[in-house]
Parts: sequence; C-alpha cells; structure tokens
Amino acid sequence: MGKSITQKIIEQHLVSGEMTPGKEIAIRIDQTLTQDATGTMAYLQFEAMGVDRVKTKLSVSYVDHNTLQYGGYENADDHKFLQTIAAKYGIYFSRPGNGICHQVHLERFGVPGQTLLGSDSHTPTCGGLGMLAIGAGGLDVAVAMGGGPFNLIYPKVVLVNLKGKLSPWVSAKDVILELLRRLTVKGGVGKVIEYGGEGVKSLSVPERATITNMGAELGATTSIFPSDEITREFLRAQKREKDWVELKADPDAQYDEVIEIDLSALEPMIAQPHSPDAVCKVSEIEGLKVDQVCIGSCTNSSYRDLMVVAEVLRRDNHRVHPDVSMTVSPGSRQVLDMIAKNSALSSLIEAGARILEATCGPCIGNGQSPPSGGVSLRTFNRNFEGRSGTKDAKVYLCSPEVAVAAAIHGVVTDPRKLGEYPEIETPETYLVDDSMIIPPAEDPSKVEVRRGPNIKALPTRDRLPSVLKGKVLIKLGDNITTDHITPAGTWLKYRSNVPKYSESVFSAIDSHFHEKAKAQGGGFVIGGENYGQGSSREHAALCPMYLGIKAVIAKSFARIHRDNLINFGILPLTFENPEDYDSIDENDDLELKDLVEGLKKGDTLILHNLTKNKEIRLKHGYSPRQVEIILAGGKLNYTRSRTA
Ligand code: MIC
Ligand code: SF4
Repeated sequence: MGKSITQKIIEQHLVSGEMTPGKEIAIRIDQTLTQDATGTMAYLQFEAMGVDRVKTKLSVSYVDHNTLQYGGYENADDHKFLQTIAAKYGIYFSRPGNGICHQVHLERFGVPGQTLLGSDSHTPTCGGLGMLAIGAGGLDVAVAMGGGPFNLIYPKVVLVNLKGKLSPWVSAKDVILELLRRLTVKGGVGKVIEYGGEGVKSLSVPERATITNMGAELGATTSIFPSDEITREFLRAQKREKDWVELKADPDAQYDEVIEIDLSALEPMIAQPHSPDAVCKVSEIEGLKVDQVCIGSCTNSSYRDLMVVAEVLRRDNHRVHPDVSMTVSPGSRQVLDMIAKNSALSSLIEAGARILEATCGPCIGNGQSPPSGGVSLRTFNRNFEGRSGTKDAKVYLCSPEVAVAAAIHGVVTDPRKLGEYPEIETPETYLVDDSMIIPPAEDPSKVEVRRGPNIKALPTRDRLPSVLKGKVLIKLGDNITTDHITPAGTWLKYRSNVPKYSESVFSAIDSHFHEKAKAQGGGFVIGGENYGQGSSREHAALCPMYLGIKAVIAKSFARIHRDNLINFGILPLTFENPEDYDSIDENDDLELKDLVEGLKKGDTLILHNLTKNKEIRLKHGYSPRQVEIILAGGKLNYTRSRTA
C-alpha cells in the first residue's frame, strides 16, 4: 500500500509505538527551535536534566517575542540568559532583530524530510518546506534537546487536494481561511493536514508556509507540503540547495480523509472577531470602517507579502487613509534588508506605513493595541478576544492584499477593486547574511550563564497523592485559549518569573482568581470543548500548577495544552457523558479518590461532587507513560528519575 509524506517521515523517525491513528508513538527529533517567551523555561528545564550538550542535529534559540521593553530590565535579562546558555550547550542563537523564529527557520535552517520540534504553536510553518514540524511545550522541547524522543498520538492524515490556480488578488491566506471556515478551530485535532494535487506547484515555499503556519489554528498536529522543484529553487535561492531532498506521497497513498479545494474558485476571505474560524468573504463585510491595519507575523511577513503591499501603494502613489494607523513588521532581517535595498521599504514609508522591528510585535499584543472598540485588520493568525491588548477591539484576520486595500480606503474593501494585480517575481537569490545568528561556543567551560533577577527558579510539584480534594475555582465555556489562562501583552515580561506571572491566571475573566486559588490551597477548573487551544505556552499549565490546580475537567482538550498539563502534574480529564458538565457549578466541592490505583487500572475515574452528592464518570485516556508522568508529579521528576 502506498504511503503519504507524513507516514514516510514518521516511519523514518519512529522510535517506538504502532503507526495506527489514536495510538501513542515516539519519534526522533532532528531539530528544535525555541523563542524567548517560552525559551527561558525550556532552557531552565534542559539545565535541570544535567545533559552537557544538545543531542539534536541542530537547535536554535530565537529572540523575537519580547524585544523592546519599556521601563524595565526583564526582557534584557532574558536575552542575556538565552544567549549565554545557548553558547554553553551547543545551541545557535538568533539575536533580537534577526526576525521571527518561523520565518527565519524556513529561510535558513529547515530541511525537507527532517523532524522539527518547537516551543511555539506555529512551528508547522516549516511544513511548507516538507518538514514534519510540530509545536510543543518547552519541557518536551527540552527533552528532545537532551536526545529524548517526542511522544505524540499517531495522527489521522488528511489530504487537501489542491486544484487550479489562485486568481489575482486571492492568495495563500485565503486557502487556509477557507479551510478554517470549513473545518473550524477544532477540525484538525488529532490530524496532520497534508497538501497535494496539481495546485501545489503554483504555490511558492513562503506561500505554502502561510498555509502550514495557520494549520495551527485548525488544532492540527501539523501540516505539510511535498518537497519538489519549487522547494529546491527556494533552497537554492537561500544558498542551501544541498539541503534539498525530494519528498512526495506515493500515487496510491491512502488517506483517512480527502478534502478538495479548487484554488481558482476561491475569493478574498476574512476571519471576523473573535475566532480564526469565523470566516466570511470580504465582499460580505465591505464598507466596514477600519482604524488599524497591521502587516506582519509569522503567517504573512515574507518578501512576497511585503512586496505586494509596497507595490500596490507605490504604483498609484497611494497614501494610508488618514483614519487608519498602518504598521509593517517584516518577518526577518533578510526580508527587511531586501526591501530596503530594492526601495520597496521607501514606498511603504512614503505611503505612511509605520515600520516596526522584524519581530512578533502587535501579534502578541506588544504595542499597537487598537483604540477602544476599534477595528483592526491584521495579516496575523489569531484574533482571540483581548489578545491585541484592547478588550473591546474587533480584530479581523486577512491576507496582505485585503489589508492594503483597507489601508488605502479606510474601510474593508475587496482588493479586486485595486486594478491590475502586481506581479511579484520570486527572487533568484535571497540576501543571505547570517551574522546575527551566533554559533555556540567552542569551549563551553569558558561560558558563564548570566541570570539577572528576572530569571526565577523552576517551581516543581510533588508526587501525586491518592486523593485530590478541592473546590471548583472557575467554570468556563468552549474554546478557552491559553491566552485566557495566561495572557501575554503586558504580562509577557514575567515569562521567566512564574510566581509573578501566576497572578495573571484567568485575570481577564476573574481578576481575583489567583488570590482565590491560593486561599483555597488550589482546586479544580471546569472547561467546555477544545480547552487550551492556541499558544503552546506551558505557562498555562505551569502557573496553574504553582497556584495548586489539581485537575482540569473539560469536554475536550487541545493537543499541546493537554500534554503540558500532564507534563506539570495537573490531571486533564474529560466527561464520559458531556451532559455532566451542566451538573457542576463554581464552588462545588469535588473529590477524586484512590487515584494511584485508579489511574493504573483503567481509563475511568469516579469524581465525587460532595456538594451535589453526585458521582460523575470521567475519562483520562493516558498512555502508560503518561500515567507514570502524572504519578511522578510531572515530566521533569519523571525524566530525572529515569536518568538516575
Ligand atoms: C502565540 O502566537 O500565541 C505565541 C506567543 O507565539 C505562542 C507562544 C507563547 O505564548 O510564547 C505560541 O503560538 O505558541
Ligand atoms: Fe509571533 Fe504571532 Fe507568530 Fe506567535 S503567532 S510566533 S506571536 S508572530
């Protein structure tokens, strides 16, 4: 029987387990990446494992999230720590200003056919190059750096069969928005989205990367394109053709599901507040007044994306509408340097765009929060309520084409009204200058790791007791994101300081949550469907652990967050009968008994609602390995005891 690309890569990297959907497998990891907002914890954890040098083929530490801090030393402390620890343990360090991790990794490091594990949910961006690139919590990445395999549930593989070719003014972003419209933010859970069909060859690598990047919003394990002649040309243009290998599915490959997309039939799309799957056609909301336009993020900040925007503005001598504040964040220093040299940067500046650093910037709520109740059109990937820094802002997600049309007209405008579509030539060579990537030290013994006061020790948890008892501290609805649990924005600078960052837990929903949790000595959290979607930040488990949260009981979980909860010794549990969700209220007293025995025996646990005098059947679904991790009080304890 023929194989898909996903099956081929997994088979080549399989360490243990059975390649059957739903079963746990372990795979070898070739490369890792971290970014600063998750990296400090990942490296503290790596350090705690006592390994003297990373064991991967390549590990890169990026600084792209927290770069320009106002009034404080925290970010700068983190940068010094990250740079010195990278030098010591054999990790490449991409300096602040060099670009967003996913864009730089695509340009400079990704290798078709290899595996990449990154402490950021948009790691699948490198799937655009034919890598099996997966997002995970920092602790999983730390284990992979130490040479350990990565455990995951063997996914179902979905073929997205692309036909035809995109029409003018319709671009890669519209492809993934269309998929989000069809499948929703939980439609990809437990699946790898593999692209194939005739339409693939009409998409450049950066366009493919836009699509695989935002596969994260489908909840997919990852997304992947074949590695073909287009991939080879991209790698050649990046002066690393030697990294190219061909990678394609067998003609008779079997898929668990097939989805057809006719590229030529797509129209410009837009995701409405407050979810990436609230997608409609741009034409349906034309005329909506816009306050902000932001171009950038790891989804849409490639050379192509910025050139389209610059060219549209230059051609007709357009100016940014007086009621619109427009920002541009290039994806990498390479992109910025190239548009500077060909004067596209000057077109952007002349039009009135505000040029920001090559970082995440407004995407993670670092600057450019919209005005009160304002409408912001962003080429980004997430529009969760409040993520921009303004609770009542209305954030829309769209392509660079749709964004620039709104910047010119001050209202949502179908870009097909902008006249002839600018042809952007794919560069024959990109500008390659890796001088902002610092290789590891040759003599690690000479490197002293610098720890400023923002670097706080790692909190840990004891072994699981046999009984967990406590109150329901909060009851939540569906699709709670990790941005709800541990928000970013002004809190971001405390990523290396768990005691302080814990004060942010659920703060947008209940500003007293952390006090309540501490006063009660911890307790339970109740959630709906898809609990923990979005960011991979393990702080969304680490901070609740610090506050004494014992278990999260929900209708269903997002993959990365569920793994993170287990890694930090918090039990993620689901209702056997989802209606039981309705019978639990905030402040109810709950009890789980005989846990140590119960977890080893089967998949069912009995929850006693002492307030309602009711028993509820829960499922855990843990593999034997996960049971051991939970019993040990988390993955760090588990890994340490195994190494010992
Ligand atoms: C995000 O886009 O939400 C982030 C910030 O990049 C996160 C990582 C983090 O929270 O540090 C992600 O996507 O994993
Ligand atoms: Fe950065 Fe935004 Fe991409 Fe996250 S989604 S890595 S914050 S650009």
